[in-house]
Amino acid sequence: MNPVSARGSGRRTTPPRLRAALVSIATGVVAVGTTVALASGASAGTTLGAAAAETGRYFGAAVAVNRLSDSGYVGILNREFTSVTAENEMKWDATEPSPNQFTYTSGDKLVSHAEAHGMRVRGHALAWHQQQPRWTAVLSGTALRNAMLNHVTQVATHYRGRIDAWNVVNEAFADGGSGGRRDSNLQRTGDDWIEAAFRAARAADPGAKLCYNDYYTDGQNPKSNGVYAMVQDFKARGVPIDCVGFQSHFTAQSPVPADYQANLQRFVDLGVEVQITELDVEGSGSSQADSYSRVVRACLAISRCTGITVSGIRDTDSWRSSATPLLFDGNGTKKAAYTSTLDALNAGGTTVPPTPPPPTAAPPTTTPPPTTAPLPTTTPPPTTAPPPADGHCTASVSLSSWPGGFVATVTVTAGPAGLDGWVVGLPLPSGAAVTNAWSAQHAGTAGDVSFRNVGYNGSIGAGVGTEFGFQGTGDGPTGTATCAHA
Ligand code: G2I
Repeated sequence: MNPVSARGSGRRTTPPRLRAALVSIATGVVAVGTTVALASGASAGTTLGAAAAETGRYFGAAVAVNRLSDSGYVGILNREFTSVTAENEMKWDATEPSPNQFTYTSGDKLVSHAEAHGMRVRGHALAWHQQQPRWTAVLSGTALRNAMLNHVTQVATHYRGRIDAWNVVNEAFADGGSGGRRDSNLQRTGDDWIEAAFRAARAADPGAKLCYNDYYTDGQNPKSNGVYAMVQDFKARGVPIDCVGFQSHFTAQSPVPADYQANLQRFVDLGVEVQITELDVEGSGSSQADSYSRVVRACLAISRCTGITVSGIRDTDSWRSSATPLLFDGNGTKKAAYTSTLDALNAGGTTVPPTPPPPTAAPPTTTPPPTTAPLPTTTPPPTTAPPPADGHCTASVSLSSWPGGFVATVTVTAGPAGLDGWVVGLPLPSGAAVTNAWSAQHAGTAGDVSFRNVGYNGSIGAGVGTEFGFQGTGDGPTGTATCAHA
């Protein structure tokens, strides 16, 4: 599936089985949920995927790849769902069991299955404090940061062009009332680990939507307020984030909050899409069915709530199977919750607007004004060699490299006078080249590479730092970075 079609343009075609349903409705033989209130112009889908597609949305499931050999399981998957999320197969422990040794067999199986059946793929998850490989336990500081960035870069590069949306960072906020970050080995590498992960993911797969994903963020509470503030900050500073995933694991103690829709809406108002990413509801019968219905109706009321994923297929497939939290029972029979979900999807709602492709580098760099007159032939070519360090600023580099490539993250810190424009020189070894930079404009080759501030990050107060980064081929920089006032 190419990334453009995977994004969902909002355009809809009517699949054959849906046309059949339309005909039966037109003739008054309504085979689907008699309580369906069809929105004007809408039509009934007979599967979750078809019903969601009527408003331009997907309906997905978390899939365990080892169950793809179970015909009952795969039959429901292929019939009902239009998106898949790997339950465990794309996590760090699964994909990089030894440092810089990557295993994609299981994840690839899922992606191939999805592509063969026209389903989207949600990647889960590039950076998370859980399910890390054992070898990360001995790492900290720069070594762990670099290992994480290399992981993000490698995995996102492997799946480049085949992922609709990545959960780039999962569950990074604390559960208590602090609204702050969760303590973890990744958090201890510095508060900027999340934005560094997003930048590396964007550089590796510019076509994928990049999402932050978490639980207990489904209503307005200190935790969701913390995530909200982060997204607001990322948007203001041009950190590449496209979406927020709301896991939506509901239990008797933690039911669908009254302000569920309002909470989704406030995130959308920040300029990101939202998705329901791991929906399950403990319980049975009509109360479970009502909760599913409420979740679906809330999403459909928001045009930029673009899809819903349930956290498995049959109750017996669930990670918490004793809660019987899913839409099909252990025999694969549709539950009341299935019917209420289908009915809510068929009741219609807002249509998902077309999504423009994200920028290929983030944030967008300032475009030079168009030249109206040809340059005089006597104008010397612009020099790209960076000026020598002048004491107005310093630059420090953190490097994540692997055979044949690297990602460098550079922090520019202003001296006591502050700065109004900067240029960093960072020589590369011969044979190395910059392929992509974010939050800076790069020029020159190998020994003469320079990076200049873009529009928003030129002015820095005394002692304050700003970060940019770049990806390259060959060996990464080994020398000292110079920084000067531009
Ligand atoms: O509700 C749990 C979910 C919370 N949000 C993030 C999700 O990624 C997470 O999913 C669950 C998986 O569904 C489980 O399948 O994450 C668990 C681990 O945190 C997964 O459980 C693990 C077991 O802990 C391992 O012992 C087992 O080897 O599943 C592995 C594969 O079956």
